[in-house]
Amino acid sequence: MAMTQLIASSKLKVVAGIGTTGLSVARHLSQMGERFVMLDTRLQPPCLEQLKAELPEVPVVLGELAMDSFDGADEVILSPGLSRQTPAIQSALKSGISVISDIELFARAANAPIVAITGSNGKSTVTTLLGEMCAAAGVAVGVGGNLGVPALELLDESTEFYVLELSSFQLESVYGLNAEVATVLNISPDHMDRYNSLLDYHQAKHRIFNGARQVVVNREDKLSVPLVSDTVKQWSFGLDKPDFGGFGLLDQDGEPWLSYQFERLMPEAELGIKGCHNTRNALAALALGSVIGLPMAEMLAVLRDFQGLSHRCQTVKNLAGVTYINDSKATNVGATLAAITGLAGENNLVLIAGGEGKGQDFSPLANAMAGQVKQLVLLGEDAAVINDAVGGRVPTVFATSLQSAVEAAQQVVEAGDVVLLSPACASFDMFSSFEDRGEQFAKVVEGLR
Ligand code: UMA
Ligand code: ADP
Repeated sequence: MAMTQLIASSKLKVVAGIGTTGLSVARHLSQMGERFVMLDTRLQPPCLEQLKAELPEVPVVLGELAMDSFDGADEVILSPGLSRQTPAIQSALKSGISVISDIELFARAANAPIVAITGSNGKSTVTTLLGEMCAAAGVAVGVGGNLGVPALELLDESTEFYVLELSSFQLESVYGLNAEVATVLNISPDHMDRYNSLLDYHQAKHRIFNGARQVVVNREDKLSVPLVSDTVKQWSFGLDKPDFGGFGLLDQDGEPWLSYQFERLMPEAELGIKGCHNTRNALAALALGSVIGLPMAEMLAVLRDFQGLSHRCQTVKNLAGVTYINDSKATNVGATLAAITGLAGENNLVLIAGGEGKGQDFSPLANAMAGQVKQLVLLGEDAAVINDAVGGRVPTVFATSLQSAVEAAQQVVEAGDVVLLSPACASFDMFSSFEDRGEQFAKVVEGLR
């Protein structure tokens, strides 16, 4: 059935995408008693069977979008995997049709305050930390968004706070999130295959601040600072000395302490998660938690206990003095830079990188690797692109699988070295997900004798 036929008679909503987001939108609209149509460019979208089982009466259109696919629609709810630049969506926008994401729909329906977290890296870590801090304080919290559980699935009358990880894809189609507190943790290039420029990506991320009552900014990253009016309360975090409203580090007998303004809270060494980037994440979580009134003692206890999420600089094994680390979630250059900075000693690192490059500029890796990386092992679709960008600054070999990449590492390692999988790329050229990539790496490493 053609879309125009389905939506000609009277106004109705169109849900674009039948993945986990599309299914959550369908369930929500159905509960609200709305009329809607589902579509997906794929002939076998992942949640189609579930949709048909739960909502058999909802019309479904599959296959390539036509320019008039959305003609006459009242509103389009766009899944994050579909870009607003898609010609059919551009045509809808030109006709004045409202195009929103599931997050906008969520904001309209939520009746508890929203803590909104985005950034190029650290979103999942900070979102999880804050969720755990809320739980430790006995606060009823809904945690999700880009992290996994679609936001609309979290809606619950008894929830006191929603803590959402939001991607630029979701934020592109957000108009009034009206968060209680919002943060952009950091900005470095990512998804450059979807955006025309860093500015476009930055603008998408900063939509998180639309209607925010309070904001948390990263003092060390100007791109994280929003243009908001003076009535919006600002807090900050950074590794430097904090000042008014700031979380940061203060020295105590030569030892850095996590601190709020002039008050020392806890030695950095007691953090369960390690590395400068994780200290920043801990300070960001403390700032967000303080803004929503969580008790300090419970927040600090969570920071001591939390050992980090899987696939983020996670130690897999120590063998003959060599440490093997799985950082498969490093899907952009910024994350890999953080891992190199945090883990390298003098020329002791074997870095396994490469995959789907998403149009990134890999040249910042060259300087970071010099003097730190004794061997670079490249694999995946964009191995040659990385090799060109690095320009022979470190010894480089190519591998065709994680097995052969680890074997190449074995040729050069000695006690004290670190073998780090930190690809700086998406995984989809060779694996089903970053989790799959990390698990396969761990399996190869577990098999080493
Ligand atoms: N797709 C089509 N045709 C369509 C619709 C989608 O080809 O008509 C493709 C997209 O190009 C994409 C894939 O299908 O490759 C999935 O897209 P989707 O919008 O259906 O995705 P969902 O299953 O709804 O999952 C999304 C997020 N995925 C993306 O943004 C790509 C999930 O984040 C998120 O957990 C979920 O909503 C719940 O909120 C994943 C992700 O990779 C983890 N996010 C990116 C990242 O973190 O870098 C942004
Ligand atoms: P996201 O959800 O934004 O992808 P994660 O917490 O899942 O963030 O971490 C993704 C990758 O980024 C991992 O490789 C991790 O080590 C790295 N990372 C985490 N926090 C930061 C940070 N603040 N700055 C730079 N890299 C980070």
